[in-house]
Amino acid sequence: MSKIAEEFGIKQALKDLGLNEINNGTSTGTDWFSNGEILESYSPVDGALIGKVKATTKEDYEKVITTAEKGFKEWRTWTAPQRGEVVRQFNDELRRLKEPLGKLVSYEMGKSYQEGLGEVQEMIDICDFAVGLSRQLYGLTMHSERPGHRMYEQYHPLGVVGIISAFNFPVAVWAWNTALAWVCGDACIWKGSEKTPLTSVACQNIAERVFKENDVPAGVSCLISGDYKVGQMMTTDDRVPLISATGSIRMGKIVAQAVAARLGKTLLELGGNNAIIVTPDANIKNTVIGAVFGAVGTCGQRCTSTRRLIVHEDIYDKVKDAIVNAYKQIRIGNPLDENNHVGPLIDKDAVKNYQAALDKVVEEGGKILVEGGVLEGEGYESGCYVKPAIAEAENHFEIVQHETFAPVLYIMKYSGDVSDALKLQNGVKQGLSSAIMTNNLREAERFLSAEGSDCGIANVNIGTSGAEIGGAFGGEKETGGGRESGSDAWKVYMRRQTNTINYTTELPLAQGIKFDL
Ligand code: UN1
Repeated sequence: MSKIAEEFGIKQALKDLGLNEINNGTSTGTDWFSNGEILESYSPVDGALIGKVKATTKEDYEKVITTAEKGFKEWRTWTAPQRGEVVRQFNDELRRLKEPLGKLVSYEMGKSYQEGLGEVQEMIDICDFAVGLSRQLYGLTMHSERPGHRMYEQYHPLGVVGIISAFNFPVAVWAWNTALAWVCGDACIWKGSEKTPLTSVACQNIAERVFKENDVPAGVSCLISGDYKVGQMMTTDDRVPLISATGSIRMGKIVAQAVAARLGKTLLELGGNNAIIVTPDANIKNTVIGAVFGAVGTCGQRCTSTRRLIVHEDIYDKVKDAIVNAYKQIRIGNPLDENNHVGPLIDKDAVKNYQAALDKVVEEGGKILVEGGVLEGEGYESGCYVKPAIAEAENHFEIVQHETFAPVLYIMKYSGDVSDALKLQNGVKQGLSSAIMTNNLREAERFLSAEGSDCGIANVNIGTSGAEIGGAFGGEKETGGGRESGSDAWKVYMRRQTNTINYTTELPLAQGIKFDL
């Protein structure tokens, strides 16, 4: 255990979460283990080894998928409220373990402890939502065009759902998917990020315990570990009807093609290039809070992070100065220490991408307003701590068009009205989140109209990140089109069936067709 791990109670957190020196990804309700190579998890906080996880081999995967398929066949016969009751108990455990899990998320991934707790809170919230949902998996009834016929639709469990999640939300994204998929009657196989393998095992351990107590069939929750090759086992497997994948656009394109080749379903939640439009009617104080949290929170590693600030020329200098000043207050350091706002990037590759983005924006003619740089010295030994930076840039710059997963904010000017700002905001390939800061009703409504923001999320007077679980989460264009979490996102985890019942003694045909024999 490193000094920081000792001081901030990581040892106890690992113990509370049932983690050992070497851990295994498996299926709930079984006692066999994975046999692949050993993955080591190093903390970006201090560079120390936290623990080890055994990767999944092809043979292990075969066992997992057959157990999951078998488990699904029994699980789908449970009533939805019975499944909801299991999710309710799972949620009790999340509430009990919120602190250790939030702490591990913070230490393994590098986000602030506050945000680690916030992430576990998102798990708790989606489970609450799912429990209620277990009594609301509604289909419609419709009037038949034929006399003496009844028509309705119902939703049935889909099968085994494959979940691929990213390092930046190592636990919440799994819960957004599983909580819904479980009440819908599906079995889930999860491939978490190889950068955060221990948080995955911690979650699986919780499911294991609760499922066992409730005699949930084996394989309803499975964890597979390893790199993209392990993900490929699922994406190419027609025993997995739905793949829900969160991560980069590059990854999403590969997954989408593999799944489409076998006509499977995908739910894709990929990169964003999120902007805040700041109009002359904006509240500047709130704009600064929203933009700074959006740009530097989670060290710029949310898919909803604010990447671009599009400011009206009349207030440009005022907003620019206010934001630049606010950056001076940001404290960077150990994310477990609640005095710090910003922790490290996930690893040294991320640091390189961050540096390359800053070089590139200058090369393309941008102007650095807040200097970046990698921090060195005491407390920064992992080499992953960077200074959040701001550059004045043009929307068409190649680097601005690209999502860099780091705290680099591009600020640009617009003149004219809100439609000019919208051209810039929509002028990127991604379409996840967007925001406008204005007290002008006309501007706000135009931003929200069909000609307004083209993103899956469009906010007024709040920033681009920090979506609540109650709404459907996801975006358009290269963000992939999927929707997770709230609203009616549950429907993707089920198969819809239209039923027509004839209760007459005749057989009238639809569309008035006569076919007399
Ligand atoms: C992500 O970055 O993958 O809206 C998810 C937010 C969080 C989830 C982000 N609730 O910022």
